[in-house]
Formats: sequence, structure tokens, C-alpha cells
Amino acid sequence: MNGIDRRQLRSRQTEKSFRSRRVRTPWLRSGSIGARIKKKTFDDISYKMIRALFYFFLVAAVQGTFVVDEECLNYTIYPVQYELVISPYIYEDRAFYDCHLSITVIANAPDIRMIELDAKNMTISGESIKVYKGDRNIVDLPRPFIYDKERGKLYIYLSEALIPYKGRHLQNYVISMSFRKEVTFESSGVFLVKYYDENRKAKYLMQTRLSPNKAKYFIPCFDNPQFESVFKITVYQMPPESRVQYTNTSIVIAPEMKREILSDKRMVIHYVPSPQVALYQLAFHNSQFWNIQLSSKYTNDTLVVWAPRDELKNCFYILRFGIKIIDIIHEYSSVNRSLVTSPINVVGIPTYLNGYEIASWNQLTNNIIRVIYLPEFISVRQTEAMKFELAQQLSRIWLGNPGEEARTRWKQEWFKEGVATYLAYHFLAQYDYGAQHNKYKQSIDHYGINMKHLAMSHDWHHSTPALISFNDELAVKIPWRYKELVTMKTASLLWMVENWLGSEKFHQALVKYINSRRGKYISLQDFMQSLDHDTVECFHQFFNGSTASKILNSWFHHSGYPVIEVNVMRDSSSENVVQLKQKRFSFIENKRQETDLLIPISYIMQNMSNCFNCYQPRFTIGKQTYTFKENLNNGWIILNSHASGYYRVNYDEQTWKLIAQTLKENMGLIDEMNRAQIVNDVFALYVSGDMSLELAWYILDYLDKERSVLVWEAAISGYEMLRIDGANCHMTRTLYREWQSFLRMKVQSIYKILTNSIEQQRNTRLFRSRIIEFACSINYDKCLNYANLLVNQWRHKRTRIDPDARPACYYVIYESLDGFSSADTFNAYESEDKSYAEYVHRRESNFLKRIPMGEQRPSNITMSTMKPVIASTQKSPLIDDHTDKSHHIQSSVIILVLAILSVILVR
Ligand SMILES: *[C@@H]1O[C@H](CO)[C@@H](O)[C@H](O)[C@H]1NC(C)=O
Ligand SMILES: *[C@@H]1O[C@H](CO)[C@@H](O)[C@H](O)[C@H]1NC(C)=O
Ligand SMILES: *[C@@H]1O[C@H](CO)[C@@H](O)[C@H](O)[C@H]1NC(C)=O
Ligand SMILES: *[C@@H]1O[C@H](CO)[C@@H](O)[C@H](O)[C@H]1NC(C)=O
Ligand SMILES: *[C@@H]1O[C@H](CO)[C@@H](O)[C@H](O)[C@H]1NC(C)=O
Ligand SMILES: *[C@@H]1O[C@H](CO)[C@@H](O)[C@H](O)[C@H]1NC(C)=O
Ligand SMILES: *[C@H]1O[C@H](CO)[C@@H](O)[C@H](O)[C@H]1NC(C)=O
Repeated sequence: MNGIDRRQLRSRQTEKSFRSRRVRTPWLRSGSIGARIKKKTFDDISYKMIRALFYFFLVAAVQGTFVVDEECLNYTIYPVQYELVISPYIYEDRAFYDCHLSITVIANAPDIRMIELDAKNMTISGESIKVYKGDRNIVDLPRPFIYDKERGKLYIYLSEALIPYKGRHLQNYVISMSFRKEVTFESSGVFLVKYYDENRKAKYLMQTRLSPNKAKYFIPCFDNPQFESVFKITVYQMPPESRVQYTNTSIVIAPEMKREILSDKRMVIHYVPSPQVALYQLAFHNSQFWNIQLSSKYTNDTLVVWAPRDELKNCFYILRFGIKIIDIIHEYSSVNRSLVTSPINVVGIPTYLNGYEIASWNQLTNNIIRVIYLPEFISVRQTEAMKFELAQQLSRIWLGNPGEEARTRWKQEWFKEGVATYLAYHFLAQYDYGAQHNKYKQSIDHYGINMKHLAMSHDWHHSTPALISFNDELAVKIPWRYKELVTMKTASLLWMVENWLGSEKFHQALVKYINSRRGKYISLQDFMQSLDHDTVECFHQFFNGSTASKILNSWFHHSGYPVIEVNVMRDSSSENVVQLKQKRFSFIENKRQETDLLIPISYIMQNMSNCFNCYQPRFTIGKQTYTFKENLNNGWIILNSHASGYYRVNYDEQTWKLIAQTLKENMGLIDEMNRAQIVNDVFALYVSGDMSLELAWYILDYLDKERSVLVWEAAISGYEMLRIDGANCHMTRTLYREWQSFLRMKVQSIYKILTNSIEQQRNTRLFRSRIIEFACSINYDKCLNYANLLVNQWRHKRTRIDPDARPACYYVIYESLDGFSSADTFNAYESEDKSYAEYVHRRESNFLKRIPMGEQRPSNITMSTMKPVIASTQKSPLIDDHTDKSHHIQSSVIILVLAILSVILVR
């Protein structure tokens, strides 16, 4: 691409956006921002001006015109542009890069005589430090600088005060210096990775991962995540010579402009100036990788996948997948607008990396096992993780990124994360089911219910924050422990609203909104208004005017989720009175607060002939007990008909028994989504002490006939709950063993069907893999034998373990006395499963150590004789003990390990 053209283009765009942005940023006047600005000591008018403007025009010497999009920052010095000239050197025993750095800055406060930079773990050449005002160096010569290595601060002292920015009068300064950075395998921010090429020769690559705050390990910088600057990068590559490893691939966050070979045979690669980005979005990759690429059907969007040359043949899977997702995104958005103006690079790094960096848009790095598809080693769950992570990242990019033609920004990035996750599942559902005429056709059912259960697994503890409390925190700054809460819960709530409004209507409104806000800010409030505007009709206003925004707001403002207690008054007449009451759900607290969430209610009934409200939710309930009449003919009623409501339901005992009876006799009357919800709720209600063991088992008793992957996944995630610390069910080792033995009986038949079948469709493979892992974890002997067989063949005959059964086999090895031997070797796919299996094993044994032994329960209420007990409505005293609400528990020592569910889904 021609650099000059691009620059001209940029200045045109920025001018335009400058004019238009000024008028459409109403929240700039909101209270919190005003308060932050007050800290600043501007003189009178300029204070107000800056608040209204927030954009500066700056004529940088080389660059042409830039707009600094500076919003509500309490700064004294603002970096406008970083210019990096990097020369990497990779030797056998040492790697480093030399860098010459020039930072163009403007000052924004009077009397600045010292510049403070962040710089960690690098060697800065003292005499190279200069601060230029025009072509004059103003560093204070008697005391030029102090580099406090301990604290990672570089202080540069000036001989004169900086002239602050004022009105249109601009004085810019250029800070310039050279430094060397040693790069090791362990160094933070920028690190070295070893891999082997096709000749089994060791190779090294250099890679940065700077989010959320590691840029200071890469270059000296003003480490403030709110600052956005242009990065101009030039890379000098050493010529191929014996001592230095030859690398000629470097990928930065902007497209290449030109390369040239110098007289000393070094190669210089110049890059186009990047868009304005924050430091954590900066990236640099240096290696000898090769690439393959494809372009999208509708636009110039190009996906480029980078990997070692001999691995490229295994990269076509992700390349085709990624391009297909981009096509699906274009179809979904119904406008042919490029996601990014430059190519999207996906780089597989042969080391453990924790997913894509959420703010990356141009250089997406991930663990190489999320990029290369080796059919003989990749398990179906690793494939799913690969697909999900890329789909989610592409959704983030679509929703707004620095490289798009006109940048779309999100005021609440947690909300963007949720929308991206929700859309990722939506696009995956379209991908799984192929082309279709109606673009909103495929619902996310399967993904939806998993995503909801995952969100709920994080969202019940009283210390969990409400989503709204993340406010306008940058996505990169959201603590890791809340990542899944933010992504999965927001996505689940959107799913609930989708089902409430109707899929087509919801998606149309969403697409219309996103398209209309291109190049602007998106805020939650604005989104809600627009959603209401596009979806409210008489039909959707329901009985008392609930709108999509009222519903979403009530959920965003509360942490946790409710359980609805359903009480059916059964008398002789066919018209029954149904009572609904919501309470906060918790596994450990006995005293539950009332909640006043606006809950869209939908239900199905045993006798559907007269059902007015079935399937699509028609009304919402609030805090008060809500009572209505329905012709149940004394049959059951099941709430949350599409399982998309973010809540659990507990029925009166009689209704539960009717449901259980139908499950046993004709489970097809209740569709699989509802069955999945019921099964998961039963586990949860048992663990929270709201349901007796005998009733739980009575309902779950039908599971041996269950053939749905959805329901079994719900059951497995329910089983995980039994391990929740301090839960009201008072788990003991004996009780836990009884659960395992109960579930062993239930899993037998599906285990047999799946392991006997040779079907290799994705769904079957997923199902089989889940069931094998589950069956082994509850010590089902057939499964243990099978795993041992695979392990022995692997140990003695060196046959590969079926990837889908690998986690189960590794788990069995950990549980066995000998464990792994030091001679065992693992590739990256296997290592991932191994550390997962180790984690599961450790979690299990810690759990068993923590809980008391417990007493054997009287044999007459164990499973074999359960049915007669159920026949009578009287509860046994022992069961009452489990529901004893007054029992005191020490909630202070409760630490919950729920990451397992996340590990399962992320795979
Ligand atoms: C700092 O650099 C040294 C080598 O120069 C390295 O051993 C150390 O791990 C680095 N520290 C960090 C936090 O990167
Ligand atoms: C990198 O070097 C290899 C040979 O070492 C060459 O085949 C390849 O084309 C080069 N790549 C680029 C992008 O110049
Ligand atoms: C794609 O790029 C070409 C030239 O690079 C340009 O003429 C064309 O308009 C672009 N198409 C789209 C859809 O952006
Ligand atoms: C997008 O591009 C495709 C093919 O290039 C074309 O058929 C379609 O009409 C375009 N859609 C819009 C909305 O421009
Ligand atoms: C279903 O309801 C209709 C109308 O209330 C009634 O006529 C019919 O007998 C009911 N069916 C069953 C199986 O209860
Ligand atoms: C079950 O055992 C308990 C105590 O062992 C006894 O009180 C109760 O009557 C027995 N119930 C039945 C149905 O046998
Ligand atoms: C209507 O909304 C209010 C809260 O706005 C709620 O308390 C009430 O239960 C809702 N539902 C009905 C059907 O009245």
C-alpha cells in the first residue's frame, strides 16, 4: 500500500470525525467525568474548552495531521506518536533487540521540568537520551536523568519548562533514546519461544503480549491505558549469517510499506503508521514463519495465518473457518463493510498462551494448538475451543477496532465483551448448520444452555459483582476471575431477551443499531433506547409495559440470579391457580434475599390444548408474588420454556412428581432444552438444600433413558455442583459415593451406545468425549477398564490414545498409584489435557479430604428401594435434616473452585 495515500486519507477522515464527534458525545457532560477533570489545574477557559473539545489538532513534523482523541484524562504529558526502530538479534544462547525510540509528546500543564517514563528491565543508553524542542536538545546537562530500575521509572530532567498546549498553539517535543532489551523465555511482555523446524533444528522467535500493562517491558513509555498514540515501526533484519538466526518475518500492528536491502546486507522493513491505539494493543512478532491467506467473499477482508513452514499445511482448517465466520458476519450485518482496512494476522505461537488478547485486531496471537489442526492429536473439545476463540475474537473486531475505516468505540467494554461472546455463539451456530435462507434461523440453543450454566456457576456467590459495576472499565482491566462472568452472563441475558422478543426481531434491532453507530460511540444506554425503539409494539409491551431495556437493566444492576418458586394450588377444578415468587439463589446461604428482577415468564403445560402463554414469554414478574389461573387439568406446568431464562425454577412437590412421571413415561413430551434445564435445576436445588435427596433421585431416575447430549451436559455440570464448598446439602464422602453409584447406573446405557458407535460426527464425538470423561470420574468400571486399556497400549505399544478419550485416560493415570513416568513425553495437545486432568484429579482429592466421612444412610432409603418411599408423600426424618434451613454454616471459609466448568467450556 502506498504510504502517502494512506496518510492523506487519514487526515481527511480525522477531520471529518472531529467535526461530527463534537456533537455526539453527550455523556462527556456526565457527573463522574466532570469530577475527574476537576483535579486538573487548567486556567479558566481552557478547562471548559478541553472538556468540550477533547480533541487536539497536532501538526507533527513528519506525519501530517492527527487527532488526539483524548477523553477525560488527567494527564500532564500526552504521547502522540511513538517511532520504533527495532533490530532483533537471536543467537544460540542469547536474544535481545536494540531499539531506537522517539516519542512525540505534547504538554498539558505548566512548569513541567521533569518527564517520567515507565521502563522495566532494559538497558538504556544514557547519552542517547534527548528531548528535542525543534532541533534543540533541552535535557538538563548537569543532571540529565535517573533510571530507577527497581521501580521501573525513567526520570528525564529538563533545562526549561515545557510549553503547554493551548488553543491552537502547539509545541511538540520529541523524546529520543536508544536501549537494549534482553529477551528470555520467561521475560514478561516480550519473550522468546523455541520450536523445531522441519529439519528438527531448534528455532527461536520473539513475541510480545503486552496486555494489560506490560508495554513498559517492551519499550520505555507512558504507561497509561487511556493514552492512544500512533506507532511507526521500522525493523532491521540481520542478513543470514552463521551466528545469528535468520528471521525475515516480522509482524507488527500495521501493514508493511516497503522493504529494502542495505549495502551491509541488512534488510529494512518499513511499516505504515498504525492507527491510534493504546500501548497494550501494540504487538511485535519476529520469526521465520510463513503464511497462507484467504479473502472474504464480500469485502477486502483478508485473513492471514502464520506458522512454521512445515505446519502451514495444518492451518487450512482455521483459515477456512475464520474466513467463513467473516462471511457469516458480513451476511449477518447485511452491509459489505470491511471489518478492518488491513489484513487480520493469526499467529500460532508454540507456547502456552491464554487465548487471544481481547483488544487485538490485527495481530492475533494464540497458542499454536489453537491454530494448527492436527487431526490425529486434536480432540473434539480442543477443536471447539479453537473455533470459539477465533469466532469470539472476530466478533470483537467486527464490533469495533482501531483498524476499521471509522472507529467504533464502546463506552462500556464489558458490554462489548458480552455482545461479542453472544454473537460468537450465534455465528458458530450458523457455521455448524451451514447455509440457510433465513439468516437468523439457527438458534444458539446448544451453546446457549452451556453458556448459561457456565455463567451461573460464577454468579451465585454473594461477593459476585453486578455487571453494571464494571462500568466503563477497559476490557483489558477486568480481573481475570470475572472474565467469564462478564462474557457469559451478559451473553446469557441477551439470549433471554432474544427469546423474549423473538429471534428475528432481536437480531434485526441489534444489527441495525450496530450499523447505525459505525464510527461513533456505543453506550449501554443508547443501545437500550434503540432496542426499545425498534422492538416495542403493543404485542411486546405486555401487561404492564415492560420493555427490553427495563428487563436488561434490572438484571445488569443485580448480581446473582433468582430461583422462582412455583406453587400450584390443586383442587378438583380443571382451572388451577399458579403462584410465582422469586428469591435469590444461593448454594450456601439459608436466608435468601428477595429479588426484584423483571423476569420474563414463559411456560409449557402437560395439556397444551388451552395454553395461551406457552413457548414465547408474554409477561414479566417482579418482586410481588404473582398469581394467575391456568387450565392445568391437574397436570404439570414447566417454566422457562426455552431454557433461556437466566433463573432456576423450583416447583411444589406434587408438580415435581408429575414432571418426574412424564420424564419416565414419555420424556418426549418435554423437549430436550427443558429436560436439560430441569436436570440441572434438580442438582442445583439439591445442593442448595431446597430439594430432598429422594425427590432429586426420583426425578433423575429417568436419566438411563436419556439420549440427548444437551441433557447429559446439563447433568454433568450439575454433578460438578456437588463439590461446592459449604453448600447446604452437607456433602459427606458417603453421600458423594452414593451419588456416584447412582449416576453410574444412569450412565451405563448411554455409555454403551456411544462407545459402541463408530460415528465420527462432531456432535457424537463431543457427546462421547464428555460421557467417557464423566463415566471415568464417577468410577464406572467399564470406563476405567477402557481407559486402562488405552493407557497400556500407549505405554507398551506406543499407540496413540484417542484424543477424545485423552482427558479421561490421563485422569485415570493420575488416580492410579504409579502416576506418570518420567519417560512419558507429550506434545502440546497432550500437555493441555494432562494439566487439565491433573487439575481435576487434585480438585477431586482435595474435595474428598475436606468433607467429613458421613454415616451410612439407612438402607431402606437408598436407591434400590427408593420407589416405595416416593410413593408416600411423607418425608423421612433424615431427609428433613438435609433441608433444615436453620442449620448454621460457617460461610467465612468458603472458597469455591468453579474454574472446572470454565475449563470444560473453553475447551
Ligand atoms: C528481567 O531481565 C532478567 C534478565 O535480564 C531476567 O532474568 C528477569 O526474569 C527479567 N524480569 C522480568 C520480570 O521479566
Ligand atoms: C524469508 O526467507 C526465506 C528463505 O530463507 C525465503 O524463502 C522467504 O521468501 C523469505 N520471506 C520473505 C517474506 O521474504
Ligand atoms: C477492495 O480494494 C480495492 C483496491 O484495493 C478497491 O478498489 C475496492 O473498492 C475494495 N473493495 C471493497 C469492498 O472495499
Ligand atoms: C455485497 O457483495 C455481494 C457480492 O460481492 C453482493 O452480491 C451484494 O449485493 C452486496 N451487498 C450489499 C448490501 O452491497
Ligand atoms: C386437555 O384440556 C382440554 C380442555 O381443557 C380437555 O378437554 C382435555 O380433556 C384435556 N386433556 C387431558 C389429557 O387432560
Ligand atoms: C427405614 O429405616 C428407619 C430407621 O432405620 C425406620 O425407622 C423406618 O421405619 C424404615 N422405613 C421403611 C419404609 O422401612
Ligand atoms: C409488572 O411490572 C412490575 C414492575 O415494574 C412488577 O412488579 C409486576 O409484577 C409486573 N408484572 C405484572 C404482570 O404485573
